[in-house]
Amino acid sequence: MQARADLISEELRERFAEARRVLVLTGAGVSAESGVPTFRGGGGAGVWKGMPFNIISSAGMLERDLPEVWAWFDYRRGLVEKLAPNPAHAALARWQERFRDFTLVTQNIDGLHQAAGARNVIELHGSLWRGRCVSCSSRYDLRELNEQERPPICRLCGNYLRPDVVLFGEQLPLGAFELAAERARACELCFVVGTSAVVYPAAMLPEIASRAGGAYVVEINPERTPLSDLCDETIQGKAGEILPLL
Ligand code: BJW
Repeated sequence: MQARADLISEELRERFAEARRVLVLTGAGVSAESGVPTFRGGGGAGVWKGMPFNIISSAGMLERDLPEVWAWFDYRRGLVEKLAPNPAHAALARWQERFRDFTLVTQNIDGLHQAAGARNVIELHGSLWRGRCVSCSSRYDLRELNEQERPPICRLCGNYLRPDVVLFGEQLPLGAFELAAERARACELCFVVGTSAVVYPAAMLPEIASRAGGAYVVEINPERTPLSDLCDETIQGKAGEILPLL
C-alpha cells in the first residue's frame, strides 16, 4: 500500500491539532515492521517447537516446565535484540512532546517503544527484558543480571526467577490496567494501533475511552478487528506508514 496523506481525514487532522489528552494502545503490529513476528494472522511466532504460543505462554506451562518457558523467552530476546524501532515507534515517541497529556499503553514486551525514546510507557503484559522472583517478586534487568543459569536464581531469597511477562490466565501488573483505564476515561483522542483486540482486559481500553470518556477513537491496522465497528475512524494500513503522516 502506498502511504498517502489523504488517508487522514480532515476531521482527524483537526482533532489531532486541538487535542490535549491523547492515549495510544499498541499491539504486536506496531513492531511488525521492525521484524518482530506477530502472534496471530501468520508470521512465525505463533508456534514454537510445535506448541502454539497460548500453550507455551501460559501460567500452566510455567508451573509444568519453567526451563522450557525460559528457553522460549531467551529465543524471543535473541530475535528482538538484533532489531531496531521503526517509524511508528519514532512517531509515537515524538507525540509525548506534542501533547500536554500523552499516554502510551502497550501490550508489547519487546521494549522497542522505550528504545525509540518513549518514556513512562504503561506495559500491560510486562517486559521481555526483566525477570521476576517467583517467591519474593524482586525484579531484575536481564541485561544487567548477566546470568547464564536457567532458571536464574534470585539474589535476595535464592528462589527461581521467571520471565516478568503476563501469561494467559495471569493477572496484569498491579495498578497498570487501572492507570491505563483512568487515562482512557480522561482522553479526548484514542488511537488503537496494530492489535487484533482479542486479548482482555487490554481490548477494553478503547471501549472505555469511547463510552466513558466520549473520546474520538481511531484504529490503525491493515485488517479489521472486533473493535473496528466501535471506532470513529479506521485507517487500513501499516503503522509505520500511517503514524508519521499525522
Ligand atoms: C499491523 C501491522 C502493521 C500487522 N501495522 N498493524 C474477558 C473475556 C474473555 C477472556 C478473558 C477476559 N478477561 C480475561 C480473559 C482471559 C484472557 C484473554 O483475553 N483471552 C482471550 C484470548 C479470549 N486474558 C488473560 O488471561 C489476561 N489476564 C487476565 O485478564 O487476568 C485476570 C484473569 C485471570 C484469570 C482468569 C480470568 C481473568 C492476561 C493476558 C496476557 C496476554 N499475554 C500475551 C503473551 C505475553 C507473553 C508473550 O509475549 O509470549 O500477550 S498473549 C499475546 O496476545 C501477547 C500480546 O500482548 C497479546 C495481544 O496480541 P496483539 O498485540 O493484539 O497481537 P496480534 O498478533 O494478536 O495482532 C497483531 C495485529 O497487528 C493484527 O491485527 C494485524 O493485522 C496487525 N498488524 N502488521 C499495524 N505493520
